[in-house]
Amino acid sequence: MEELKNLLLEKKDGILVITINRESALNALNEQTLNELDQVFQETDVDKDVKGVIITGAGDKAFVAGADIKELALVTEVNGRSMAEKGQELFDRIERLSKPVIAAVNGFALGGGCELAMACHIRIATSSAKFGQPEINLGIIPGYGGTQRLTQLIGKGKAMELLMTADMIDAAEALHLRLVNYVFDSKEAVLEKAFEILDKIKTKAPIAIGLLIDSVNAVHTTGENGYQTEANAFGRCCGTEDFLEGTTAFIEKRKPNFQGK
Ligand code: CO8
Repeated sequence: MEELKNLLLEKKDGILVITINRESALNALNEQTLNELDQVFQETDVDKDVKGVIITGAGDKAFVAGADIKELALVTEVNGRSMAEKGQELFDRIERLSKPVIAAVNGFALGGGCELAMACHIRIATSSAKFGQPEINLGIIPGYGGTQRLTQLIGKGKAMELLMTADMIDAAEALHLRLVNYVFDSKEAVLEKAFEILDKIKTKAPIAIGLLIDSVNAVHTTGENGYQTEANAFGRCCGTEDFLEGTTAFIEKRKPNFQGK
């Protein structure tokens, strides 16, 4: 395994804990982090010693605050679609992993961070966690499967509202919407619950667990085209002046002034 810069790995009793470790950027997903996640999940899928995975963010403020906007700002219409597809491939790998993956959401899970949590099989959050898909504020749409998985998890009406308003919801609301399975006051309690669930699952037949994951995922196979539609639309957004305005405004710490161009 190549040396990891942005991920911390810890194996305990057959459970792999992956911590995204870019606290100063609220654990935002830059290209390096996405590549490292891809490497770790590829290796984990075939590692017989790993029976389950927990993914979390470093610190107490953020799980993942989205794609790294400083890198995202450089994406164009030419590579926007392929960048979205590359991220979708990783999140698909996580969703299709042959062993259970739990997101321990310890703070902001926004944009690509919410999409990462939704690609996991189960989500458990701290009471301070916040969820949202704020891409529209940047003049783009989600590109890592958010339009599809949010709709699958919470239903079309509420998904439309959250995607179009960019509103953040707190953990209690996320629990109410069934976006998360449990909420606990501390990160320690969240991790404890995640271990408790995985300790139970790891006593079950591994081949059956893998097939169970495939079967539950198959509920959504008719949505395959939806991911392609999302990647195409994401690429188109990246060619607009509004996207440039949205990302520039974030970096300059001001409100965007969108012109519809
Ligand atoms: N990318 C890069 N840096 C970030 C990000 C981010 N997503 N989020 C926060 N940071 C940085 C800030 O710039 C800041 O850095 P610095 O100290 O150097 O100025 C540091 O983290 C702390 O952040 P704030 O000072 O902003 O902290 P606040 O407590 O004031 O606010 C928020 C916290 C509300 C989470 C705020 O940081 C925020 O709104 N972040 C952006 C959230 C967002 O818009 N996420 C969606 C990004 S787009 C996306 O995920 C698209 C995915 C699909 C991509 C498909 C293909 C490329």
